[in-house]
Amino acid sequence: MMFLLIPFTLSLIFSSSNALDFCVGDLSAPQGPAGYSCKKAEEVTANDFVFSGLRATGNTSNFFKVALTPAFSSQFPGVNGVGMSVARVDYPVDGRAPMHTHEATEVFVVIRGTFYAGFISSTYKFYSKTINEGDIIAFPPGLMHFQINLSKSPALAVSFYSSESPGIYIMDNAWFANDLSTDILQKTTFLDPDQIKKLKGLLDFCVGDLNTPQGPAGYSCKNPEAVIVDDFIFSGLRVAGNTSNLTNSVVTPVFSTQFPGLNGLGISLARLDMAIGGWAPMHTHPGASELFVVIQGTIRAGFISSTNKVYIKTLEEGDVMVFPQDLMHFQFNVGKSPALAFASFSKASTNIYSMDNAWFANDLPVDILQKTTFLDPDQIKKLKGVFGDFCVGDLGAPQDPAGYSCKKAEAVTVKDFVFSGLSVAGNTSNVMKAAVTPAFSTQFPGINGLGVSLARLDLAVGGQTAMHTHPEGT
Ligand SMILES: *[C@@H]1O[C@H](CO)[C@@H](O)[C@H](O)[C@H]1NC(C)=O
Ligand SMILES: *[C@@H]1O[C@H](CO)[C@@H](O)[C@H](O)[C@H]1NC(C)=O
Ligand SMILES: *[C@@H]1O[C@H](CO)[C@@H](O)[C@H](O)[C@H]1NC(C)=O
Ligand SMILES: *[C@@H]1O[C@H](CO)[C@@H](O)[C@H](O)[C@H]1NC(C)=O
Ligand SMILES: CC(=O)N[C@H]1CO[C@H](CO)[C@@H](O)[C@@H]1O
Repeated sequence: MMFLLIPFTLSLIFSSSNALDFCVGDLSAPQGPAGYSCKKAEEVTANDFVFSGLRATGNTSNFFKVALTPAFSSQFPGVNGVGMSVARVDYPVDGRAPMHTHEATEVFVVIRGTFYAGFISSTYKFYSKTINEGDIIAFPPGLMHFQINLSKSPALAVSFYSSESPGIYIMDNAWFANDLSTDILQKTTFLDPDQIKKLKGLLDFCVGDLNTPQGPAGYSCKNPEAVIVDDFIFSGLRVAGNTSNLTNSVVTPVFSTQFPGLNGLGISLARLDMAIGGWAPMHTHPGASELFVVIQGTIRAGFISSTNKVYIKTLEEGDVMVFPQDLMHFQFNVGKSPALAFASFSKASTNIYSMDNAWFANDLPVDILQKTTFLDPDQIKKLKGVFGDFCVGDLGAPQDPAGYSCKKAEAVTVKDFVFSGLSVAGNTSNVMKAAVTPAFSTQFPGINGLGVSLARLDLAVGGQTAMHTHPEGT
């Protein structure tokens, strides 16, 4: 047996030292304990050895207030087989990496801020230290360790690991973020059942506390002790919405703001009522996919893929359609009776991002819209009038065929919508014995972009206006 193995092993060593300078991971192959299979050498380029994913600050909106952005072999196949990797770790004020381990040694380098960091040895000795910018602390493999941000500002660290895929094994998650029963946990950890239930509660759900500001990750959690069953129930969809509006349809959303029990759960809902002939105009839900179920009526629905392919279909009661994340979609009631549908979104809180509102219901200047949408200025002005709040003209800016640019919304006051210049009679001491006092957008910037204007005409006895036209104005 030995006899056979030795030459075989030797040949392996030689062939690998000749051929394998590197083994860029082939992410399409499954990851084994030794990493990914190697990508074909002739397909490997310099880009495989470069990873730019650590440039951006990680998203620290989570329970622990920490963001680990890994450049492990799954993200950065160039480190496959190299036996080391790196991660960026961002901590907001009050952020912390809770007690955790890795199957690797970690060398933690403070880039910005001050941390209190430590680990617990396998002889249960506690090693800890306050560390500052440029300081380095090493956490031996498999030992529980933590870092707490002590700075008054967000902190940043870079961690190097002695493995290309070191894993992150967080104690709280291992114990509390699953269905391991309280009595087994109690027996195996000696923690009190109340403590276990509290921490299971914290990590199982996070009923939104609507008194706190909503962050990117949702609301802060309501104290789990104050959570009651009604926090998980919402009755606001019993009644149909009022469809008396432009689209003869109405969306009643059930996002975490309406239903705080959804907070942090990554799902939400809406009721869509459509009168006969109603429609939901072109829109997206940023960051969320949608599942759309027809409860009543016949709805024609579709979406447009990012390769501009249209997928459209008439749905009957009980039919379900999925609108993949961020793709523009629309629905029409094509039946002879009101229609009802429920939609579910893959986020606890999303928006209804309507194209018309995005383009026309704000002060995006007409000339920019024209350049960026190729729509005619008249079309833009008309739709700004329909959807728009307004576009009060900025008289400091040059007037173009589509009107003035919009004044900044913050600078708009009610005075912009009021014009008193027509209360005085014009001076008719002229050859025509007539005076026209205009209230065009130059005099009255509030009508800018609305496609309408006004004038006062004073005619003295015997006065007249000469033959004239109003170019492009009725
Ligand atoms: C940050 O993470 C939260 C929770 O996963 C998510 O809802 C939010 O959109 C993220 N924010 C950004 C800027 O990616
Ligand atoms: C529906 O909305 C319209 C327009 O806002 C309003 O006039 C009408 O009273 C509302 N109907 C009901 C039943 O609330
Ligand atoms: C009118 O229709 C739009 C588009 O469907 C909808 O988002 C909005 O909530 C409706 N408005 C009212 C007041 O019902
Ligand atoms: C009206 O216009 C005439 C001619 O320009 C001028 O002489 C006169 O002072 C003006 N009257 C008033 C009240 O402004
Ligand atoms: C300024 C500030 O709030 N710093 C915090 C950084 O994190 C530690 C630990 O969570 C807090 O105690 C500090 O108050």
